[in-house]
Formats: sequence, C-alpha cells, structure tokens
Amino acid sequence: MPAQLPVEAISTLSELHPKPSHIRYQYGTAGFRTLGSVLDSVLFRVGIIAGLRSKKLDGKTIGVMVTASHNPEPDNGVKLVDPRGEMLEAAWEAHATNLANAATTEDFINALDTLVRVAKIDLSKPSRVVYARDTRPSGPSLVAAFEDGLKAIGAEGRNAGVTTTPILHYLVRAINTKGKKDEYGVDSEEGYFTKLSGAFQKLVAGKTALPPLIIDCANGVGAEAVQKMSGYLGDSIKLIPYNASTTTPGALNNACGADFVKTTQKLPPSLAGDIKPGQRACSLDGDADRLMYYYLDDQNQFHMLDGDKISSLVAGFIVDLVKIAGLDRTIRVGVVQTAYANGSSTKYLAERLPVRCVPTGVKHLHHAAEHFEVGVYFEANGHGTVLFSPETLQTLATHEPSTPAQSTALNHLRNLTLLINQTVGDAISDLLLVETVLAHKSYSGAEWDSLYVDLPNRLVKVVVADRHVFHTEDAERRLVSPKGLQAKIDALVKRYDGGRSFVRPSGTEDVVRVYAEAMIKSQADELAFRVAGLVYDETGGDPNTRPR
Ligand code: G16
Repeated sequence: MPAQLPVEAISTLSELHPKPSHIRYQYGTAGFRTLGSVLDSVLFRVGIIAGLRSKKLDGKTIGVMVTASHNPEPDNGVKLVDPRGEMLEAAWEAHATNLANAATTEDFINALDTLVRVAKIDLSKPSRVVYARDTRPSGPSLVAAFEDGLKAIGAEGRNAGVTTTPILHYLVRAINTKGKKDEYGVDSEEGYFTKLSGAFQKLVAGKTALPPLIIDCANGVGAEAVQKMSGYLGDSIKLIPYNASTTTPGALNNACGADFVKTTQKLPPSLAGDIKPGQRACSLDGDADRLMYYYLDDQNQFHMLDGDKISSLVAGFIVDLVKIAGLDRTIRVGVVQTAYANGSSTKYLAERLPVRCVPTGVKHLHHAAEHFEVGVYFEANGHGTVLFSPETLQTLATHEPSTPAQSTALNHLRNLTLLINQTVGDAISDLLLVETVLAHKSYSGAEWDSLYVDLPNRLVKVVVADRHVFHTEDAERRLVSPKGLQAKIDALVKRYDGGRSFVRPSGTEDVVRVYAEAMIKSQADELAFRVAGLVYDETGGDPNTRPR
C-alpha cells in the first residue's frame, strides 16, 4: 500500500490556519505577496507544498523565503526556491495558487490529494526544506504558521533565520550540491561570505585601492549582511552602511532603498549632505536582491546608474576578458532585458552582443540567460546576475592559456564565477562585481555613466478597480485587453518624439504600471501621465490613484 497523506495531522493543524473567505491569492512575479496580516493560511499551506515539492524531487532540499522585498513594511510574502537555487517551476506556481485558495480544510485536503495523484508524488520519499525570513515585523508569526505546515506533512526543516533572499538561494544550491562535482560552496552564511569575499580580494589585488562605498540598506536585512560582509573583505574595500535601522517601525523601504531610487530618480534624503560630488553610492532593496548605483556630479546633480547600466558595464567587461583569454569562439556572451530596459541601453548592447527581451520577473530572465554560454541579465530595477553554463565552467576550468595575458584573463573569469551569485540577483554580490569592473577599468561613476545616455523615462503606478483585466503580449510590450486600449496608447505615443510606452499589471503590488520614454524629460513625464490617464478612464480607477 503506497504511503498516504497524513490527513489527520494536516486537518488538525489546518484548522488553526483558516483561509479568509474574502481573499483570492495568486502566486505572482515573486510568489505570494500581499498584506502580512492576511497571509497566515498561505504560509501554513506553503509549508505543505514545499514538503511535497521536495518529495517530488526525491528528497532534494527546497527553499522558502518569507519576504515582500521592495514592498512597504505591512506587506509580506513567500516564495519557493527549487533545488538549484532557481525560482519554482511554473507548473507548481499554478498548484500553489490553487491550494492557497481552497476554501475549507476539506477542500484543501482534496486539492492536495489531486496534486499528489496528478504530479505522481511518492509520499514515502523524504522531504527537506530550508527557510529564512527578512526583518519585517510580521515575519516571526508567518514563519510559525509555515513551520506548522512542515510539521503537518512531516518535512525536515532547516531554519536559516533572518537573512537576505539571495543568501537563501545560495544555501539551497549549496545544500543540494554538497559533496558533488558541481559543489557550489559551503552551505552556511559563513560559506557564502567566504566564497564571495575571497574571489573579490583576488579580483582587485594589485589595483588602485577603491574608495569607500556608501550603501543605503533600505533599513532591511541587507544591513546585517553588509555588516557581516565587511568583516570578510579586509582592506580590499570599505563598505559604509546607511539606513541600517532594521527595528525602527515603518522604516523599511521608506524614502530609501533601490525601488525608491529607481521610481523617484532621486537620492534618498537620508544620504543628502553625506555624499560628496564625484562620490558614488548604492541602494539595496528590502531583501537585498536589487541594486541601484548613483553619484553626484561636480554641480551636485544626481545621476542614477540602474540595472541597464550595470548590465552594460558587466557584459562589456566579460566580453573583453573572454576575448583576451582567447575564448571568444567558444563562449558567446548574451544579455537579457525586459520592456523596462532603457531604449538607449538596448541600442548600446545590441550593437555589441545578442540581446533578448522577456517578460518581467527574474524567472523569465534567468531561463532566457541559460541559453547563452554566459548570460548577463538585469532588470532596469537593479535585479539581476550573470550565469555561466556548465560547459563554460568546464572550459574555464580546463582551458590551457598560451600567453601570460590569456592566463590573467582566464583567472579573472574563474574568480568572477565565484564572486557572482549565479542562483538569483544578489545586491551584495552585484555591488562587489560592479566595484571589480570599476577597479579594472579605473572608471569613476561619470565615466561608467557615459557608456550611453539614458533616454528620459518615467514609471507611474495606477490603482485600478481590477488589475487582472490587463493582459499583455510581446514580452509585455503590448496590451491584449482591455480591448481597444492599446490602439489609444499607440495613437498617443506617435505624438511624442522618440516615444515608447507600455502598460502591465504588477505581479507584486495591487497596481498597474505605466512606463514611458521620450527624447525630452518633460515629454516622457507627460506621456506617462497621459497613458496613466487612459488606463484610469478605461478601467475605472480608484480615487486613491497616486501616480509616482
Ligand atoms: C520582484 C521580482 C522582479 C520584478 C519585481 C517587480 O522583485 O523578483 O523580477 O521586477 O518584483 O515586479 P512587478 O512589476 O510585477 O511588481 P522584488 O525585488 O520585489 O522581489
């Protein structure tokens, strides 16, 4: 007789975590995400889903991160991480949505039964889950609900405590590759810090000392990670954390952090006065998986260096190293972007490399990047990383250089594969990567910025009655519904020199996003607000509409 679901345990514990009747949950861009106060039942159920996912994958360790990243402090969320540290397989996103919405305990158990049958899960297999949370006040009780889920399905849990999303992804891969040929690193926070800092120190050895770097930590969990990382970096670079108040109520992501910088295109007010002309600084988001750089010029003007600028800097550096190492015939470097990529960045990159455009969400970029030998992917919002294919790692490990220059370039590439967190976008790994490239190129912020000139752009949020009526195609660049709206946007865009605009529903916030570009800043702003107006008129917006 095959193993059965532990119905009694699930039933008893499920009654402690009832689903609110009025809410419909959706596993979106980055898992379930909404107000922390209504997520209890979701967390309990995710505990069970994670256990089943692990059983399905023969007892491999699954990751679970409790975070709402860039969202305001009252929000929270949860996402599952597959065994190589990548985002959950798409088919299981649908299973997760379905299970989260079962109205009663009985419906939930029936839905679990169906999943076990349809996905052919062998319940006799072991199940292992590693989990962590960010610093949000709702985190501890949500983690307790999640642990009840693990208990109900009999999964073995490893609590990684309070840490960044990318460290959790790292741990998942490190645990699953332990003792294997493709071992990713020691499966602990210390293993992570040692691996990255060691590679960084080798990469910048002999280069002119880097100036200290101010890091706006968004008053989130990144502050703790930056402080820890500093201890491992020795003299190689000094990191100065700002906005490190992880316990001050309401401080998280408030007027600081990567999302604030990207959407307002402004310096976080808390840094004003402390950052000097010429000096560069950067912002992390609430769970430290996004990174935005910026600097002030001689006139004290703010200049933003976003994900597109990071992508261009990094891709160019890797292409050069591959060439110098004599590997440009074997290793093809490509870039993946989304519709939010600045038109100038796409033009700059496409003149040098293959570039692909995919829908928003790291999972889409990650999969597209896997098609290159070296895939560089960054969203304009600063979320991204670089992937080296297994064959490329093999080539780098075995290639025999024929000149000292080739040997140096090869060593740099090998160290980059260690410095870069290849499981997911990682602000701390990415900032060390950026600092490496700047040290090698002797670039200031202004020199980096001058790779290309950004087209003026504007991102606006519109609160509508129901964002689910918005459907897109062509990598989110065009609306399919509401019917007729795209034609109106097209007609409007035509009236702006260099105009481009698109509309898409957010997968992490209850808003519709509008992006616009034009040759002149005032025109980009105007286009964004006029398209937002069309969206509002068409769908009946909420009086709280607050374009930002
Ligand atoms: C998440 C995703 C990102 C995405 C962002 C915004 O970031 O991981 O890929 O760009 O949400 O998505 P949307 O526009 O659908 O709301 P984070 O940093 O919040 O986890």
